[in-house]
Amino acid sequence: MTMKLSTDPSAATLLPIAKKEGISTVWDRHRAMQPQCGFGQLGVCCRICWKGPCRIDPFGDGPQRGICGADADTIVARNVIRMIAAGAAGHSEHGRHVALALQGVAEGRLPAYQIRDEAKLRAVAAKLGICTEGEDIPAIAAAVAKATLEDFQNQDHDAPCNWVEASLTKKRLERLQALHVVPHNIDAVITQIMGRTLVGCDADPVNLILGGIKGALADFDGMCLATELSDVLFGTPSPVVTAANLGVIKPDAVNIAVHGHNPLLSEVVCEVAGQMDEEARKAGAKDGINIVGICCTGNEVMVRHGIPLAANYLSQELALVTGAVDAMVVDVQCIMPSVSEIGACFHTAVITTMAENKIPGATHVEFREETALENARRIVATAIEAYKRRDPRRVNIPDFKQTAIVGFGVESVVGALATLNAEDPLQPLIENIANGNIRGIALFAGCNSTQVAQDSSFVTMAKKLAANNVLMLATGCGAGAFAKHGLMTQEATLEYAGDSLKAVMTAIGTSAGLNGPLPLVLHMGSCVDNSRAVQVAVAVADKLGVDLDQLPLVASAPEAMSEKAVAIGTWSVALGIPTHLGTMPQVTGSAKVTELLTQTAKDLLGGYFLVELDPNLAADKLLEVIEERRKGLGI
Ligand code: MSK
Repeated sequence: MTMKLSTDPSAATLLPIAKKEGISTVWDRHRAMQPQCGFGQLGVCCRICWKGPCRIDPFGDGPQRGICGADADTIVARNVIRMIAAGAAGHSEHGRHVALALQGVAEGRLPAYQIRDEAKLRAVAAKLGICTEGEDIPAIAAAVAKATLEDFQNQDHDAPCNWVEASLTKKRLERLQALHVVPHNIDAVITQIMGRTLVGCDADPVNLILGGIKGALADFDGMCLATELSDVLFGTPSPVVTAANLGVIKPDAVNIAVHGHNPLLSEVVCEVAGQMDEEARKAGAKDGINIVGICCTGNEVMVRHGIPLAANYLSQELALVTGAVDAMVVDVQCIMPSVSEIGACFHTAVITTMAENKIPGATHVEFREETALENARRIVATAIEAYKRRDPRRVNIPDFKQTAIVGFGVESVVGALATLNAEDPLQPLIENIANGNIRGIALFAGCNSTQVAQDSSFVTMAKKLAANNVLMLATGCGAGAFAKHGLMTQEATLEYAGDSLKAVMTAIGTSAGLNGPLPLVLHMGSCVDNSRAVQVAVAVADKLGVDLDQLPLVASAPEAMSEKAVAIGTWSVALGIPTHLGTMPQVTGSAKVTELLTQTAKDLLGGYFLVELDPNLAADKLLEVIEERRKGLGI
């Protein structure tokens, strides 16, 4: 039986073209990789030292211990927490980058940047307990940057990271402190995970997993600070109408795809592109410069500026197969190394920009905040030059794009609710949850994976949850999937939402001036912006005087793939949220670790992992969890 590769209609158009051109895509490589290593899938392969690699026989006939004596439980636990460390490193490095930029702006060193949202800066300062009375904006920015950078420098093990402390309910913080899993310093916690998983170190699976949970909470810290400080520098998202899927690429424009995660570069590229539009027209592009987004850099500029999203993770290569992308500008994370080879099949300049993220065959334009404008001009000029080499006979832009209403940060959600109750904006949401009009809230996050037909699990689950009156939020490539499939529209709400959810969404949307309901799924931003959903949940929990593990709130990563998804899923569990995975986590070679993550976690933390590969059954299970939580609250 051939598995359907993608439910994105653009893929059906472009995959045959890729085949004809002899271009190998992620799905070809997935097929060539079959059968994949069963030991790796179970997590029982250990490559931590050169006596190995060792692998445990899952059937019990062969070796049950590695050469050093580590058993399956130790090996699986070590492997999974190293994944968490890598995920936390990615997000927190992104956050550090933004924090250092804020410090540079405060000190007047970075002319390419400014503080675009002063109100948010003040709100962030207040959240961190920084007194701002009588202080000017640069001084407040400097104090916020300093407090943030302390989360990478603090050496007092008993003092929690500032952002974690400011971002959780009091009860949650105490519960996590009792387990000794609250991070004091992001870098130190990541280093400890690497150190404790060396050959001959921590062998206790429970202790290892607790260390992993601490690492995941360091990841949460990095995400909170990355989101909030990006809002300060680039503006807080508010609802904007845009479009998604490869049809946003324009045949008569210089198309620049911004791809990766960090908005520091893409923001400046967008600004400079506006200034260089005339140059593109002179080069023959009658529609000037068209910026489109891919993955989370795409989500960042989409929710802030309405830049259309061309692709989520699995279709990044297909953007190049259109033959109409003149430059793909990449920063960090989720960039397939294959893009430089595919770009070379066309005229496309694939441009790497970060010193620690290069790809063989790509053009490297080193990006630094100090020289951001100059770097961005060079990147845009490279795209215009590439456009002149474009072969119009090889252009195949699929005629698919969907409208998407995006940009639902916490402020805009609260703002929309405030149009119903200005005194107490959360009250309408709480009332509708309490009376059952909204049964619960689901946060969809995470990637695409070749283990699942692209976007299919997201869409199937969302339609079922919507019909059962669950309010849905989304980030990352999940948000990209919903945008591409038209689920971020008012029409989708009218078509798929259950009656009571539809009535609530219509009341809020109409009152907020949208002339109709809110979109079916609310786009909150990129991967790091999962922290926005937690902020909403914490505000609701605080208002009700309960903890997060009592709310009818669930999370789902139906097509999870990245180590960052492992980190996010783990902090979601640590925060008390039942968290669904729709791809098989590489831990099932250890019954003990599997039990810890799916059952013991429930007693310790209130949250737990729920694995279900069938999206229909997964939606049913999440609905059951929501009802169980409602019962617990007596509603
Ligand atoms: S980009 S981590 S594939 S969501 Fe954030 Fe998408 Fe997953 Fe990358």
